[in-house]
Amino acid sequence: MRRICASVLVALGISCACAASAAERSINIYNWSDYIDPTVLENFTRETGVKVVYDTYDSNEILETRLLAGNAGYDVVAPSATFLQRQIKAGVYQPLDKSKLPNLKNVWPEIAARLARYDPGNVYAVNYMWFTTGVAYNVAKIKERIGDKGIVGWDQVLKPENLRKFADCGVYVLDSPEDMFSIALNYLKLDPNSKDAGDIRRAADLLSGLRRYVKKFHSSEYINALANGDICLAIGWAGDSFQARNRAREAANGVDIAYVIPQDGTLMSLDNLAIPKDAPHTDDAHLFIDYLLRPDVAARNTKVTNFANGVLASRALIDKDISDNPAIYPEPATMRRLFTVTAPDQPIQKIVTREWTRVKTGR
Ligand code: N2P
Repeated sequence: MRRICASVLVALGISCACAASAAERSINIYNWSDYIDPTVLENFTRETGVKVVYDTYDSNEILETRLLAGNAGYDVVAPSATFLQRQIKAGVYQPLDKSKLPNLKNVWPEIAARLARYDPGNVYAVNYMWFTTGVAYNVAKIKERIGDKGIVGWDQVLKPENLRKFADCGVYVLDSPEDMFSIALNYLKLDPNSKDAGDIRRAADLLSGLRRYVKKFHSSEYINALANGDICLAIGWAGDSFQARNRAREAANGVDIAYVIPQDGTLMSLDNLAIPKDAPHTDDAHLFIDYLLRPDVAARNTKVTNFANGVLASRALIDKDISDNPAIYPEPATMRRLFTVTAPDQPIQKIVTREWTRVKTGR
């Protein structure tokens, strides 16, 4: 119908802009910040005629609050696997209509299999990006303080007397209890996926001891703070850390940022695309997800965000400095040192939330 109207108007020599509002298609995307190539959104609109209203967040907790409040109006969201798992149980999502996702053939089987542990049968979600949580740091400033070796293991960051050495040049830590508790548990030689209240308290005690040396708990501002030289170390996510490195390079400000997957292992996470049950534009939501699964589109997003994506066929299209970077696409030996976690049930989640507040505020 829209096309017919458009061609009649064109035949009459009338601009289409005036007719756009009646038939305009649009979708509402809610995704993590710094997580897409903006030209992908422009190209999607140009190729499909569907406008994208794009909004961002930087924590699963924010996304979850919006989703559980209902009627958020989002068509596609990007929960991490653990939150996805719990939200599926809460009835937040609709099953994907796979007949509308021909590009599903491009997904990375191994990543889809990992995701199936949270979404059995891959019914509700497809993987968007996957990554580690590690340490990003200013090479020169860390060298000044601890020598050439740089950061190699969690001990250098999670032991208060070690973190103290970097407090004067600025430390940020992710405001993400899932990341920080699992990493602290692993460091304490406890199960990183432990749902035991006593274990969580021990992890919180460890992290509380670091608070005085942490300038800020935040999950997105570290990109610019590192790139500008405002801070010298962050516990952060792989792609964001490389974005910080690239921003500093573009600014040619002399700041060199490194990212390390600590040798004693770390958390691997999956962020995924899903359609809320109450999505207003279900068909176009599928169209958008399918577009992101196109190998050339996935490659573009990885190129800009420096996060590994879930589309295997895109890997050959990605520059070697990213696709062969073992901190972005870890090698099998590193993969074996990565752990994953599952969602805590509600009573344990309450403890996690309370203990995380204690870590950040001391209360
Ligand atoms: C994007 C961060 C996504 C990784 N900037 C955390 N889910």
